[in-house]
Amino acid sequence: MKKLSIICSLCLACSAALASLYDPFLPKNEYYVLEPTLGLVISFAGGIGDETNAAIANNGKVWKNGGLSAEPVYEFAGWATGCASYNPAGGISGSGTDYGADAFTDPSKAFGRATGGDTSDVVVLGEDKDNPGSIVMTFDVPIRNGDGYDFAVFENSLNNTFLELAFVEVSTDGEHFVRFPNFYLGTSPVGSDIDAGDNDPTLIYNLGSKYMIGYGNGYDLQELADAYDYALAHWDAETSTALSSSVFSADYISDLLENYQYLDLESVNYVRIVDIYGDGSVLDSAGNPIYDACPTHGTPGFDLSGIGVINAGAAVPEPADFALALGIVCATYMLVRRAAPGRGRG
Ligand SMILES: [Ca+2]
Ligand SMILES: [Ca+2]
Repeated sequence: MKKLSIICSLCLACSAALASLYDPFLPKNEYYVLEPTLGLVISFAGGIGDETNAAIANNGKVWKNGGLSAEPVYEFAGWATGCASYNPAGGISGSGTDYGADAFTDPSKAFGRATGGDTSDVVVLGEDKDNPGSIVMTFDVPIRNGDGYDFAVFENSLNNTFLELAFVEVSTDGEHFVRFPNFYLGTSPVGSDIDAGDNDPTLIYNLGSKYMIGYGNGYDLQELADAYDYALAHWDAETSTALSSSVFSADYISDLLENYQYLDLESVNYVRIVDIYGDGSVLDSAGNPIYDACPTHGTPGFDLSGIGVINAGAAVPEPADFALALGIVCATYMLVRRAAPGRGRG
């Protein structure tokens, strides 16, 4: 998503003439403000306490009318139960906490229901400009594309603005990952953790997570199907370039087209979280720089507290279970054959 300020700097007075400059890619489940003449989203949902927020509490309740809903709106079918790989970047020391570094490099901290308030109940990704920290989480049952949000990612921010951001990606085969379309509309560095490093959640979309501890950022697999269709419609395959009306960068489109073919939206088995080094060198899906607190210390980078599954697919039978089931079927078949009239040896 190109930034409004860039367009305005070209010629604000001519905005009417730029009416169809971009085809917007709009959030499916989240509040946004669209600048209609340019086709650019200029604001997304706010943080907890803001009525526009779309956060999901770790008990499935959502914020409305100044507080949490009386009953859960979402029912978590399960939570991450395993870790396929964990590649922490540097700098994890635990300094400034009551714990040592080892307390923050245990992936099992992100298994099960996300914490509601224990900021140490996380696995930390660390911070490295050239080799970003990442983790791949697994589940007892696949995630599928049902109505609305299909899963939610939880971080441990203490407030609405100290946001350590990461890309969220999914995979069926564990090899090819598809990144959710993401947008960062801020244009200035936000500083380090020493000087607050505050961010504005209304300028952030689909990066994990823009909500504070206890609240998850929802992800809808349908957005990947929509992004794929959008990418095909805004891509010149002969020149491998994005059309001028595209809010996606050529890099994002080419990566999406390459990996989407391996994704089964009804059977997502892996979620990968990739930390963002927030000095502006890492780019969003529009090709714009992303800023978050940088550098950070002690527990640098994204801190994963959990991934909750909202729409679960069918469980894949374990080989042992499958063999047992096959044995039962065979035994039943043999009994039926024996009992069938006219089949005896006479
Ligand atoms: Ca969905
Ligand atoms: Ca951190």
